[in-house]
Amino acid sequence: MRSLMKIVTFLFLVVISMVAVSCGPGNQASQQTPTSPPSASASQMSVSIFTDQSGLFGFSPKTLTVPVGMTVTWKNTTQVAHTVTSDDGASFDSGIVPAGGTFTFTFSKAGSYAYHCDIHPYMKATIVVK
Ligand SMILES: [Cu+2]
Repeated sequence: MRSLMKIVTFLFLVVISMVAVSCGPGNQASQQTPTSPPSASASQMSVSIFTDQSGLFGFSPKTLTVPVGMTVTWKNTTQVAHTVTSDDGASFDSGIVPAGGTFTFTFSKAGSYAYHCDIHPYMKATIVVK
């Protein structure tokens, strides 16, 4: 009886180890399968219009460098309206962007585009297109 128990125990351990071996790589493979993160070559980048700690509004990042052809989306995360207006008065002008609204512009020419908010002239930032 004792030897039978030993054999049963041995077989049990063999089965367990086989299951562990056969399952191991499978589990690892599924864990390592990347849930493909958004690639850096995305065709869209964004600037957030935010309220800082002292209650002032601003663009973040203040300077954004993008490749030619990039589409930039401004997201107004504040509680009031703003504009995204190029300093040259010609390149782009969002008009009023309401609280929670967005403005999108595609930069097809290289250059440095300084812009501001018409409502809050202290809000200044730059898009550099290379
Ligand atoms: Cu503003």
